[in-house]
Amino acid sequence: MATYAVGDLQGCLEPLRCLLRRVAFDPDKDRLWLVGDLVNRGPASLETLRFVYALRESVTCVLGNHDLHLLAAAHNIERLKKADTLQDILNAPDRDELLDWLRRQKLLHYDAERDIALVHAGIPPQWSLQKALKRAAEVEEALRDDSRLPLFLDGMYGNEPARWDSELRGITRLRVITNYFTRMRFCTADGTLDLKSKEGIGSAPAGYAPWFSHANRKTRGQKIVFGHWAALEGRCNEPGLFALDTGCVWGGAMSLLNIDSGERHRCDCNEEKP
Ligand SMILES: [Mn+2]
Repeated sequence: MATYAVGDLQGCLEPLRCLLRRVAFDPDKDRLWLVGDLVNRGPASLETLRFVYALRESVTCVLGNHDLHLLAAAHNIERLKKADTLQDILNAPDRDELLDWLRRQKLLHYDAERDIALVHAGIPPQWSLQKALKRAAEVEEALRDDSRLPLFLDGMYGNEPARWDSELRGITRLRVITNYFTRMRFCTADGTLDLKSKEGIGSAPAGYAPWFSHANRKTRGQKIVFGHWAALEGRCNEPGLFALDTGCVWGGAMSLLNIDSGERHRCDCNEEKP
């Protein structure tokens, strides 16, 4: 039995199949962790979501910004943008089943046995793992609650407030939490977000740094698997951190990490440029 984590799929199914073949993935014995952004931008969002859904008993998945965008589009809250490749899902006869599963996934997963966390973007420097799990649960509850879901999806968009404050209430509170777990790259030591810069570490605006590189980060030393940041190219020099987005959808590769052995595999995505 092995546990594997795979980086952002973004609607690229063939590289995922390639990786699972490479490690002879056995859904009856092995587990597959996914860092989120299962869909969008790539050529096969619907097929990818169906594939993951079919494997759901063996899958542990956290939500990324593109997954939330899909949920918002499905609830007619956000119109699809030109670069989105989500229409197939919205038109699919099995969409409700797929989306109902999707919205029940977590923002942050913690495996106590392995002492390792799984998150799409990251955990802000000012939160311990215990705090982060509590905050994530607040959003997870809103996503699962039929009566709160539309209001959450409608209010989650936006870059403000840029920083967590425990006094925040309602949708602004949920928005900051969601931005930390699903969109964060750069922030200040006190967790003030810059959500505009998307390039590599060197592109940090003055006063900002990658979320993981702050000396005061409370999860320092904690093992964390994350995706979202393709410009890192799978490299992150922080002990215990595993960056898995290797820019599949941008013509890079999809990455798989064997959680137990640390072994990595990559499958090329060149054939699947959108
Ligand atoms: Mn993302």
